Amino acid sequence: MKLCVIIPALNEEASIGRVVGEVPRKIDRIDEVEVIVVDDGSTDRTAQCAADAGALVLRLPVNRGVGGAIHAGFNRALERGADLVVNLDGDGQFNPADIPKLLAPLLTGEAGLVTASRFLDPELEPEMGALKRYGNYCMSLIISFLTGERYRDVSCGFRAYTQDTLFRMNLHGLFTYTQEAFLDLSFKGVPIKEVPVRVRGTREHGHSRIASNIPYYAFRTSKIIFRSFVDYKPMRVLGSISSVVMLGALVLAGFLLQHYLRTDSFTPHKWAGFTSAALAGMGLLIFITGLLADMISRVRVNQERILYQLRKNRYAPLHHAPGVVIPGKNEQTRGRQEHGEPGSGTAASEPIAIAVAKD
Ligand SMILES: Nc1nc2c(ncn2[C@@H]2O[C@H](COP(=O)(O)OP(=O)(O)O)[C@@H](O)[C@H]2O)c(=O)[nH]1
Ligand SMILES: [Mg+2]
Repeated sequence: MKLCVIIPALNEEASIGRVVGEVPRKIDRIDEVEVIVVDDGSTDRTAQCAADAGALVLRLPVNRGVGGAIHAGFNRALERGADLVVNLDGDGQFNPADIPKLLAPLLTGEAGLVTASRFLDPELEPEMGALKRYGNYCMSLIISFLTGERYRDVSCGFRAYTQDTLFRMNLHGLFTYTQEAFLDLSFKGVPIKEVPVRVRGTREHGHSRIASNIPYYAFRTSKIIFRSFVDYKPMRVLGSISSVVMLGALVLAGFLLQHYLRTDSFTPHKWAGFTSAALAGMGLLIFITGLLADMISRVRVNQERILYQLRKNRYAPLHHAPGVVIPGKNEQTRGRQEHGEPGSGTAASEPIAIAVAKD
């Protein structure tokens, strides 16, 4: 089995070499470990230090944020034939020696995503500012509420995934990926497990680029969470908003009615009638928007099924079902993929075989 370790890194020359060097190369049941550092615009020697320490460096021409860097890293890991993928930060806050702890639940089939948890075990809680700790707590509560599962740490950048999980995952946020991955995978029924690990609360060098400005982080992250939640549960969001607006309309209508029954006149509360009618119209429009979004969401589900199948055909080593064996095709496909050549997936001109992925 092959493990790829993805490290997004932006101007981390002070720590990246040590982090790459500390990734364990001998792990039970893993035959090969490859480290991929994703650098998208460092102005220091990050790429050079990572390469010197033995990593494969993926340099992106423009800065796409940590979310964009992680997406690129996942794709490259799949192209390199990864069966399991771990991502961790390049600033040395996580200890690469903990990688086997994260892989264990994947290897037993217990989970499809394992995340390091800084808050699951109170003994291991890192030192961090009260505001940051509270922000993390609120974020975990929001994601737990939205998914219906209790999670303690949804923002940690130290995680492990199976290949199948990466085939299913479909993220859009560039600023960060951590909470969106929880929503995306949880709604798709992928089991998620938290493993307590000890991490450094603060960076050894430099300053945090993602979470240093808490209000800005909260704003950008909330946007990603909101959009992701509407994608998956449009009726829960728009249906709830519509219900609240409709309730306002009903209350005003009720008020006007009781006034009319008492005085036999709408005056001086005609305003309540107009406002109630406007609210009812708005509520109806929001409800119809919800219905439309719900239809679109079903199209998305179908598209994701197709995407999953395409990725599986492209990246999973193929085992042809008995009776449709095409000699040598597997090796050819795998070889082309490893060199990242375009068109190495199932081309239209290639014979179609019934194929199942290796588990
Ligand atoms: N490639 C890439 N990596 C980034 C970017 N922003 C942050 N990172 C890396 O993401 C990891 C986490 O960033 P950090 O600033 O420590 O955020 P924090 O741990 O959430 O406070 C580090 O390895 C950073 O070098 C980016 O725009 N591109
Ligand atoms: Mg950090």
